[in-house]
Amino acid sequence: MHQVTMSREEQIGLVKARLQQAQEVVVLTGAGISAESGVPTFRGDDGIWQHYRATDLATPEAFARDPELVWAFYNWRRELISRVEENRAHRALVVLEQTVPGFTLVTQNVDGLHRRAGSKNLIEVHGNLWRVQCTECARISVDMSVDMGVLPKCKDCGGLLRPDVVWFGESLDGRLLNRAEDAARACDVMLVVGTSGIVYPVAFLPALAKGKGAFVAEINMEETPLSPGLDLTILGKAGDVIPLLVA
Ligand code: BJW
Ligand code: ZN
Repeated sequence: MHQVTMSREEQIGLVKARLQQAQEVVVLTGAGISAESGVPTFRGDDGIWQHYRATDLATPEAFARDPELVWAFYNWRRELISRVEENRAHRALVVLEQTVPGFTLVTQNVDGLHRRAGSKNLIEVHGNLWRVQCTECARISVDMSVDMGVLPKCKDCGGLLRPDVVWFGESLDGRLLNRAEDAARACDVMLVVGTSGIVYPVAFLPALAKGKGAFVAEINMEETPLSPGLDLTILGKAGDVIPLLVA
């Protein structure tokens, strides 16, 4: 595919046509899709929280060393995300789910905005910020509190709670990852939206789809390490581009 020779209109027309013919569609999203809602990305310049990089706080080591700091970070994000709304890109994916025969949305985001928008067949591979897990008894529960306090404790056993998200070096839920991989292998079209494509094992999914013959298009503000291996990269904001693909 010589995408450099294609205009943006041609790119959009091509992806639209592929989507219209598709039986199975997978959309893989990352932090970029929530950026227009006002949620900072991980690796952008706005990704700094109180002089800490988000990626330095999303580790079991950071939580073991300073759980108060990590909880302050997650409380800040809870507060922020509770105030924002899903955007045009989240909403367009809900429409896409309703118009194609088979649809799976795999998101790395923990903000819950896809579910709030109304997406149904959703796999949150890195967990969800609104769930907590006890570090002692392992019980998982939903807690929508905007502020969890300094060091929140389990109601059952008094153990320290942690956010039910996947940090670096931790395994993803095997069943969720399997579902995502099966969907990637089975799809005719994959859209890769707003992810830097550097965090594994999720970053393998586009190649998995491509290896099985799927048409894989990326929507991002910039090229990523994934771009050379894909059929097409549409440069632009998710909120501008995705609605055009489903119109
Ligand atoms: C827009 C936009 C707009 C902006 N419109 N676009 C194999 C190879 C190499 C390394 C590894 C490997 N296997 C495992 C590893 C280690 C590690 C890893 O991948 N490291 C790499 C960084 C090298 N992976 C893991 O540890 C994973 N676990 C694992 O594999 O377990 C088995 C194992 C363990 C130990 C050793 C070996 C194997 C777990 C990864 C968990 C990631 N967790 C986080 C935090 C979640 C909780 C939370 O949110 O608080 O997940 S880190 C962070 O990165 C978060 C994200 O989901 C994830 C991906 O980030 P994302 O979404 O791509 O965001 P950004 O900011 O990076 O990019 C935004 C993009 O949007 C940019 O491209 C912008 O241009 C674009 N954009 N505005 C469109 N409007
Ligand atoms: Zn407990």
